[in-house]
Amino acid sequence: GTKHTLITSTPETTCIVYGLQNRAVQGMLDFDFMCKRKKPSVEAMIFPFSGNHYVKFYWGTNEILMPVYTATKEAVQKHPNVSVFVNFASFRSVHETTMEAMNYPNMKTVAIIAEGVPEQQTKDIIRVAEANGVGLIGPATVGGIKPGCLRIGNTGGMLDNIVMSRLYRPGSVAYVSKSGGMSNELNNMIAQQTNGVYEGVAIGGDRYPGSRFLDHFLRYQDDDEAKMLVLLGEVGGCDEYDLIEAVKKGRITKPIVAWCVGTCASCFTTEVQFGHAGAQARGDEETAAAKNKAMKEAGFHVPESFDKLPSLVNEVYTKLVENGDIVETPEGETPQVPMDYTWAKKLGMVRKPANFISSISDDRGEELKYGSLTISEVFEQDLGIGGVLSLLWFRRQLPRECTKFIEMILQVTADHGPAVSGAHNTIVTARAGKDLVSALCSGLLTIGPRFGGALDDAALMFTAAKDSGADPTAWIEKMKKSNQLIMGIGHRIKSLANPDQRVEIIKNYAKKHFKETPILDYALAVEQITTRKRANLILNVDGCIAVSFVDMIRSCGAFTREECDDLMSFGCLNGLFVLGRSMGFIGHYLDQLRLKQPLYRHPWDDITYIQEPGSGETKEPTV
Ligand code: Q5B
Repeated sequence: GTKHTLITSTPETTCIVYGLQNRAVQGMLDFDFMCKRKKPSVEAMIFPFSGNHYVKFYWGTNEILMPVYTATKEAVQKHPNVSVFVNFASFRSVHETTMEAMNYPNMKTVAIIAEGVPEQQTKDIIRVAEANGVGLIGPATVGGIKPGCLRIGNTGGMLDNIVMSRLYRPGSVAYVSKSGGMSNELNNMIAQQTNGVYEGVAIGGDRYPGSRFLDHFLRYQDDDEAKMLVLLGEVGGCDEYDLIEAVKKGRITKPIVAWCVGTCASCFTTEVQFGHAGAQARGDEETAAAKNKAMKEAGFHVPESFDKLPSLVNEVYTKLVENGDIVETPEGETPQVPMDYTWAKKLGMVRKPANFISSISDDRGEELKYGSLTISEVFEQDLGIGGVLSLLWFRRQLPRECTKFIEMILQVTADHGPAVSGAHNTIVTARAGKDLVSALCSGLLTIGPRFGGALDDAALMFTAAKDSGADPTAWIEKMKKSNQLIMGIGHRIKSLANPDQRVEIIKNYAKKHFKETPILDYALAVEQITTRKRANLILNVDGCIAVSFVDMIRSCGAFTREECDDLMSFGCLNGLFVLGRSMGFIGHYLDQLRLKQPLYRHPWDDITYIQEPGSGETKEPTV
């Protein structure tokens, strides 16, 4: 069969990537774009767990959509031209997924990235691959790269490395490396010493790699564009000897520069297992030194040591140029690939004004922060809800008497029974079958100047009156003349005869704990006068909280006068009622569900149906 599409790959070769490897796929697409491929080398991805969907990728500066399928079968059917399967499945599922991929006749090459694939499974895969004429790369590899055509996964590293190693256009040197990491070294070294890489494959460091040195060198031998071959092997395994045989038989005639790493193994008294599963000599002929010696004897160009490899590569390459086997062409322009913004920003290469600024919390670091305190510190210091609120609303830590006061406000405003406007709406909404958030919002949207939303205006009015030095009686008269209700005064059910204990609690705390309470005192003086007119024109819960809060922020030393004025104008006092009463509204919502209350319909007999004069007869409703 047609083996190893990677080698025969053209700028039209395409693949399917198994696994949601977005970064690797973007890297492949960037490589393609740099190589001036007409279309991306990845046609689709497979990920079994999240349903068929699309993922966005960049093609140059444009965005494209890549289909993601849950089933390999569907992906292959919908993309019949794909011939390479890049398998990022874990070692647990790689056998099953590779076996399936190899069943589809179009799939000519499978690259297996996973490490730790059991040897029995690899052998099984190799058996089927040979039977089906499929070329394997891996397991335990980054893959391979063919400049101008195809890059498998992360081979070649980051984009700047691809540019530095000139992997966007073909050179004349074809290599095979065991190690994926070392293949990057080779890319770099070959770019510096020659006209560049023609193709490179990392076959992986397992004891039973899916393809071996010989498989690839035979292909390179038969490919006219590969002028010179490089092998980077390692201690362990005998595959180099097969290659030696092929050279001895004259099947491979192109110059090979070769080195097996791991010669230092002889310095140890026992056999050493290097990083790769197969990197251990089982017998003398598997040592790096023995293999280097044998290759040298067979006519390979083998340096004295690894550090002499670059100069030897250069020497062999120069001879090929001198002999006219390689004709060097002028270097074209280095292609530009749009830089990934996040990456460029990390390197400090770009800046852009942010659309948002935020100063109260930060979740980017190791630990969530409220203001400058980590969440751990918030608990270590036992800041409580009042402390957290002051960090998030006021961006500072307030003294304990202030945070305690904030907590008291939240407690006294938490609920005032089911009859108040907001709770009523929450209940009606809950009974209409709406969800918690909708029912809560319905209640919250009821908060306004007459119900629960009088705090900020009360604070502004009383503070302005007191600051202006106005006499309470004169001020009340002035408000009346201008038809203005005094915010924070009056209550539907609470009165002198039926005092509001919430107001008593707040008032007493403020008097006891704040340095001074001039605004509260002024409001109480106003109450003295308004209650003379009507007993329910008391300083209500909104009003009492509002004036006491102004006294608190003005006297605690944590705010400037300007900041105090801002807080009132920003609506933070109504915010306290909103926050507190949310507890009650949620309670009412849950209560209605618990009580399994049906849809509420207001009774007709509780509505007076009136007819505007001249608009016709009133009709009695039919029941
Ligand atoms: N008069 C609260 O009114 C209410 C006057 C006033 C001068 C005033 C009314 C009002 C200002 C807004 C305010 C917060 C609508 C209330 C809250 C939370 C709650 C609620 C709960 C909870 C009640 C009768 C006569 C009229 C008016 C005069 C009334 N208010 N004069 N300044 N502020 N207050 N809201 O009882 O001469 O007869 O025409 O708007 O502070 O919402 O529990 O329910 O926790 O959930 O309906 O506590 O006071 O009286 O409007 O018929 O007025 O008094 O001009 O005079 P009423 P009205 P006249 S706490």
